[in-house]
Amino acid sequence: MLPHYFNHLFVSGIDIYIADVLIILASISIVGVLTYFKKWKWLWREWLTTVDHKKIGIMYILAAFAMFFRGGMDGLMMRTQLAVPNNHFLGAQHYDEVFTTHGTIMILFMAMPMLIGLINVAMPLQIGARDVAFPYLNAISLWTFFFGALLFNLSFVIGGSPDAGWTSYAPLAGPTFSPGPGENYYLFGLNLAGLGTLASGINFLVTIIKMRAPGMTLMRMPMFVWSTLITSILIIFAFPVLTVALSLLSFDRLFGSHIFSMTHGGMPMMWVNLFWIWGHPEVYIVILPAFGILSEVIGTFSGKKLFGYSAMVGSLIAIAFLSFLVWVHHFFTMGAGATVNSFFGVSTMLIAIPTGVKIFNWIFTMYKGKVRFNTAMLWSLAFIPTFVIGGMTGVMLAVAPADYQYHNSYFLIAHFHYMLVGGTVFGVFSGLYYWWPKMFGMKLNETLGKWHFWLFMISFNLTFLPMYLLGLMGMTRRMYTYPPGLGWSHLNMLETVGAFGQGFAMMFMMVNIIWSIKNGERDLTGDAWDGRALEWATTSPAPEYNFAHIPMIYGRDAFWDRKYGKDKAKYTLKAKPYTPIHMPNNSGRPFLMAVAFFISFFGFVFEWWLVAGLGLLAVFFFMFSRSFETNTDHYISVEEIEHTESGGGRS
Ligand SMILES: [Cu+2]
Repeated sequence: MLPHYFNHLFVSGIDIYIADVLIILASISIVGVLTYFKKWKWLWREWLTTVDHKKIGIMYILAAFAMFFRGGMDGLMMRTQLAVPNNHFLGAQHYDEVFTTHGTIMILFMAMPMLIGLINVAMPLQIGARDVAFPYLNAISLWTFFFGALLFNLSFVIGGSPDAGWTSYAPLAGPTFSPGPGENYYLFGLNLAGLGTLASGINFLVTIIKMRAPGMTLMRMPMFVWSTLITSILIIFAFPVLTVALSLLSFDRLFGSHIFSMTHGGMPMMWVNLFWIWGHPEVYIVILPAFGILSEVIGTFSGKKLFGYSAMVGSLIAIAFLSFLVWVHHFFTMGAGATVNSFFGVSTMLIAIPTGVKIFNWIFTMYKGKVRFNTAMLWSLAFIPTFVIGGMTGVMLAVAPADYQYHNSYFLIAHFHYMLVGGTVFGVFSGLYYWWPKMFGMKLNETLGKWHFWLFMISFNLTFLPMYLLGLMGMTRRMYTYPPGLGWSHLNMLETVGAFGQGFAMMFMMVNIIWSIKNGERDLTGDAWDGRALEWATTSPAPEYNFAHIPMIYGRDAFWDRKYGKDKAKYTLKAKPYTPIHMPNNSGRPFLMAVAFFISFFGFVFEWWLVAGLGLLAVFFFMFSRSFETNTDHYISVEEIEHTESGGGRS
């Protein structure tokens, strides 16, 4: 019961104090703005309680941008520390904390919510649905993710950050070697956010299986929907492993069990195995949706249907299947022996085949197309070579004997940044520029967008290409400083310049967003890019109910088909009268339930059992009260639909 972490509850240090002041100032200004413009009610009614997939998607993306900023600052601090030899900008302990939070935040609280946000925005529209299958659960997903991320980030100012790496290997992350609340924050923050992700996976799977518009067979679905379907399956099989692993390590830390300890029959390598049984599918969870985005963007801006559609679907399935059979390639040095290592080496190399199929299909989609080189397309185009560089060096890492040399060197760091920045982040930017008009009703500025693209793309290569060389020269990951005279200094300086270049490039995107809110070209047709899939068949932004009539589908690329296809006539049947539309009600309960989770898990982090218990009780109360809720849905009247459809409902 005694709060034994109490004496170091508030983290000290000059940079933390500066951050404290900034956080307080930012909070005061947000509260001030909301109060001054009387927006509290609007915030609660329109956003915090919404079950609308489009708004939920936008909130995911907003939160992911905030996390991008946090994780980016961590990255810049690391690069500042490593810019010159024998630097003491950060101490060893502080550096450990920074690389831990950088990795954890970028993967779990930036890349995933960014993609889940884009899926929420686009996928239900692309299948002609009114919402996801379980809109209420969707809100629970958002808020458990949000408060999980908040809990993790709280460690920065209260109690201290985790410092055992984003992989949190036992026994380092166990109670003996990582006392203090930092690792608890990692375990409980990730577990809370993971609940939301698992629910999202189930939600998207059911949505795609059950909610497609009539006529949309599986093989008529847009490729982004296919990638979401496969990603959902990956989430459903991978995330329970993470939940179990995190919970078991929590038992070790909080209740003195010995599951991953060195003594009393514990087995630290069990953590490493469980972590990567989740962790490798996880990297496909953040790359497959980006593949989907590429397929949409390249098809649209080449003015052609996707080349090799069935092969694309097949390769998605093959990648997903193989992704569960490769996890040992993260620790060939475990000592499992040649047979085991060969199996995992070969299975890893096999993934290059379906991935190569996709690369060729994107290139052949562009072949003989009328390619439009706008910002969204440039990000997709840049994705291809960077992803190939990352992928090929990944195959090098899959050669087990050679991996004994590359293992945990900067060669690995370079490899996964080429995958996760050159792949995921480039794909996300492509998707953001592409779907921006659908989300907000206006395009982003092309000139600013191209500055953002070129600066970021060049700086990205400047940052991570030298890391391959440094890795081969012997620089290992997670070292906080290095002596002069090793020949590492110039390349490290180059990387630091590149990192700040990426930060500078991001300012162009921020300026672009602000500029476009006021001056951006409005998308009045709903079809900003002469698009191919159904999200462009409704207004921008789409009304609450997405489609006044559920569309009928007669082929692949349903909207293109309706505009230009030989079956065009089928789509223009006599206008049917509107009928009332059945929609779910907003609810504050998902938000409040996540707050209760947050309080409870905060209690667990500090081992304040009373807080933990009361918080959990509140969670159960909200779950229970939902079971007795009868007022869960409503109908939108025909008059209101007519009003909205005639343009009265929007400007
Ligand atoms: Cu892997």
